Amino acid sequence: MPQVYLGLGSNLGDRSLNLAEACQELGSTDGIEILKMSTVEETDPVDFLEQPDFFNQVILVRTNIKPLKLLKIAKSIEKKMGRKKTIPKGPRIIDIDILLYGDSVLESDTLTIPHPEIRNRDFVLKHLIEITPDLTDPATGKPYSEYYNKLTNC
Ligand code: PH2
Ligand code: MG
Ligand code: MG
Repeated sequence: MPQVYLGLGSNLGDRSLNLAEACQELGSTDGIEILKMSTVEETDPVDFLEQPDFFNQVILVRTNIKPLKLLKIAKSIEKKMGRKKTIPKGPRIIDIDILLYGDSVLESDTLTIPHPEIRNRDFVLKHLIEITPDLTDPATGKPYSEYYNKLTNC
């Protein structure tokens, strides 16, 4: 069964509680089993800078739910938790992103895997490596630790 890494982020309301609630919702969904959870880190906003700091976390789940269906489930949990459509990359109660789906490399209008921002975000790389130190990028075969070192040493 594919191992899937999900990125969680929150910068509105009780950020810690929001991450915990998202994990609870994901873990209680039929066909999703949470295997590992990274630590939670407070991070400065990236891309869209005029917004509150985030809490970010990565979790590893096992699921046989197909990627697009899983994306729908993630969106429905975001909606159920009260996420409103606002500015792109702007403040949100909860964001649930599919970072990696097994070894899949796919690109469609609605979903790109590996998530295009993984290599640009030190906190995502850090949390991926924390869970699985030797994890490699399925598109390039390179270890994420290499990307992390490159990003944090410059
Ligand atoms: N997500 C964004 C935009 N900026 N910054 C941080 N620190 N963490 C995020 O999860 C994040 C962000 C849009 O998805
Ligand atoms: Mg995101
Ligand atoms: Mg998202």
